[in-house]
Amino acid sequence: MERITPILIEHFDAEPTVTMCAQAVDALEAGSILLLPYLSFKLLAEETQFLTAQAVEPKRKNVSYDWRLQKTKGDSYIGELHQKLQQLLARYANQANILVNSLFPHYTKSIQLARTSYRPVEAFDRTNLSNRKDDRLLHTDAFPASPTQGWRILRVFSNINLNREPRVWRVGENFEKVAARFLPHLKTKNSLVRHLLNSVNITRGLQTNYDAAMLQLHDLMKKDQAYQDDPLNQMIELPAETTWLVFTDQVPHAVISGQFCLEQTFYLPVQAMTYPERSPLKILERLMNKPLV
Ligand SMILES: O=C(O)CCC(=O)C(=O)O
Ligand SMILES: [Fe+2]
Repeated sequence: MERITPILIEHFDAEPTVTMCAQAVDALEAGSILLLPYLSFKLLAEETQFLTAQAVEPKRKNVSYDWRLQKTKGDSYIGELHQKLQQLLARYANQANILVNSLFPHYTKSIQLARTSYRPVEAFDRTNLSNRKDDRLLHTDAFPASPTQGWRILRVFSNINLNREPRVWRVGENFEKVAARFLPHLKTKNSLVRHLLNSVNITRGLQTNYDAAMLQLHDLMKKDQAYQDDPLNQMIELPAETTWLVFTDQVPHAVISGQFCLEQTFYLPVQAMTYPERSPLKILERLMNKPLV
């Protein structure tokens, strides 16, 4: 499997051919990063003022937009500028949604559009992060407060850096290898505790055995220096003014450097996949020989 698969689409509302869609879904679900080298998200002239690290509140790394509530959090603006930045994020959410629905027509019925984020801080410079929160370390995504209960995490990223600076990532080997490496270290979590966390709303929804396994994998990967230094990990450059899509719950990734990136998260049920057996859920269930949700 190639770590990067180029997809030659030039517009968010392009109408890809059936063949292109089939190739895209096959590569994506196999754990490849789909890179769209000709697809850039264009800022309006007045929006280039948001290309500054000061766009985000001090000590935060992301601005986040919730399309359901139509609310933006974490930015340092008020009044009209706050509204303008929100419009940018809303436009990105909309464009990313159009792209995903046209490239993956089989997902349309059940895919969910989630948070949108803007990342204006130079990733290389981030300081004061605990290991667990440091995305400069290789990991697969799992969110402590938001159990996915097996649903997939699909993310669309657009590098909106206008100084030609790429976003540099390190990517690891396929999910099955990582899972097999760390599986012997997974502990069973007390289900009483998990129900309690849910009932007092510390988690949004019940943390299933799948979520508990994915959270531990995330933490174990970040903590393991030998894994981080594995020569099979590859450095990749995601060029300025391009877009890429990846299942971040499946592909081990770390951000090394880069500034000014937009990101849109989607959740997808495993049954909606073209090849569900390639999902982390089905791989873990096979390796552990038991149902996890
Ligand atoms: O900011 C990035 O480039 C990637 C950070 C990350 O780990 C993620 O979005 O899942
Ligand atoms: Fe991540």
